Amino acid sequence: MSRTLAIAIVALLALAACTPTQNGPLMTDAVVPAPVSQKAGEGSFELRSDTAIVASGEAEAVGRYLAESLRPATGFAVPISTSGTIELAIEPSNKPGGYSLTVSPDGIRLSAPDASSLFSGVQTLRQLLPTEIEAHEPVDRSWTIDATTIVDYPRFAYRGAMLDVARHFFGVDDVKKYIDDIALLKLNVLHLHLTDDQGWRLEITGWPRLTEHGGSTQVGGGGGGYYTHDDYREIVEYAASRYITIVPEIDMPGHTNAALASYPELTCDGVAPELYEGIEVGFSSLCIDNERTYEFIDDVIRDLIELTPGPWIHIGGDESNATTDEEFLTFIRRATVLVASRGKTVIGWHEMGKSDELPRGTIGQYWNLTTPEGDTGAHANSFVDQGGQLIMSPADVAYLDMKYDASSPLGLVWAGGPTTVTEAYSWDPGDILPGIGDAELLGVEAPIWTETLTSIEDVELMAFPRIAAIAEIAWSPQPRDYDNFSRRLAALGQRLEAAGINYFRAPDVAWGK
Ligand code: TNX
Repeated sequence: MSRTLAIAIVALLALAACTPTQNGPLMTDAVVPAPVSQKAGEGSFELRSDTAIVASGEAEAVGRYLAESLRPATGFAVPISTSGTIELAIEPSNKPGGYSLTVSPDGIRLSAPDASSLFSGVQTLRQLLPTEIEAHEPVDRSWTIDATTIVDYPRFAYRGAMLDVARHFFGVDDVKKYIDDIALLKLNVLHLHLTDDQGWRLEITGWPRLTEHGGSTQVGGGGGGYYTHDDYREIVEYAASRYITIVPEIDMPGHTNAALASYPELTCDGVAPELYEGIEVGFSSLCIDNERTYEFIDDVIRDLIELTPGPWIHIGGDESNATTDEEFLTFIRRATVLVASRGKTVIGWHEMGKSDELPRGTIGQYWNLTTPEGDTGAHANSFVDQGGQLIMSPADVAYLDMKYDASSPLGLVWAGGPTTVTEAYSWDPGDILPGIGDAELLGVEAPIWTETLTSIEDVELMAFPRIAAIAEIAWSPQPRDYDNFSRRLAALGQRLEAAGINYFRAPDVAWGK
């Protein structure tokens, strides 16, 4: 054998050794958001027709969810049993929200201190499997996972998405789909923007015209809709089954044209305005000096709290351009008390920080740009001074309704122009405002406003893949690296395709084939 041939054979053997098997591309470095630490092991685990899951007590519901996610594509029974090779266990850990996952040829062990952290670990496990695992129909292939050990925990406790169901209405099934979409990325909060000038979307006891009239239209006219209490409970329960907390928002005192159009007694002149189908902001307000306003919001907040098992109630407070500062402060003082006195924590858009009479612990949601102008920073510090924290949603990087580029048919551009995937990824929540670092941050949220979005497919197209960038910012530690993220998005793209989740094939992502 010639020396050249020998070298060629050795090289070929070496290549064969590291070429992926029928398992397709190696999935161990494909997880989004990136885990804190991951080590490759020896060999691989194969999911087979007789694979069973061991999960009892608090772990059982998560085990059932895992089984349900594995059944359609594999066609396997995946029972929950007292013995089996996939074990889910509740075990104490000193990292809140974290989990440990070990995959070896003999089995898989996932442990976490509670069910919601275990659920995060299950999302990682899903992403270690071939992307076809997301298919809704059986796929004829092998289901192997390369051996690995992952120890992981989140950077922030609050990892949110927001859906505006006011500008265009999205029914219960659409919201459930979005809940499933965001669960994959370990987001654990869905903030629903339930009311705005163009529509009131939640039934309120004793105020039927809010939904009958105020919920009857949307941007551009045509349709609209609203949630009955039962609809809303169904959403809250479905979210809870994915360990996602619903944060309801009733935006006030501005953004209230739909309420004013429904009840003239809420206006200052007693004349109901027309329903509004445009996309301007900042022109409406509840009447600040009218006691009926406070009876109204008392009823609204009472229903809202009744429907909300989670700790937070969002009462808006943004773009109140139709009130004076004094009126705004009076309103915020009275409205926040109605929430806090009933044991819930208030969240408000950052303008609410103008008030120095907030209930202790009120959370501010920052929506200005990453390069803030004027005195916005001072408002942020006001929440911290009053015992609260901030949620970061800078509009130029975290608003999923911004166009990807000038040619995007959907979306807006007001927040510093279009937002590329690179831009959505390349910022840090602790670097935006002076005095606001990780300790002052409750978390990060990616809002999607729906002035231009009429279907859940539109919403998904604008959200994915940028929402993965926000999820990684909320979960993964620094340093983060865009090139590495972009490569992992390639696997995520295949996963989204298999799952039937619409996404934008952004030019700044290394999608591969
Ligand atoms: C600003 S951000 C708004 C919304 C719009 C959005 C469109 C904020 C608190 N208010 O009313 O829908 O821009 O991007």
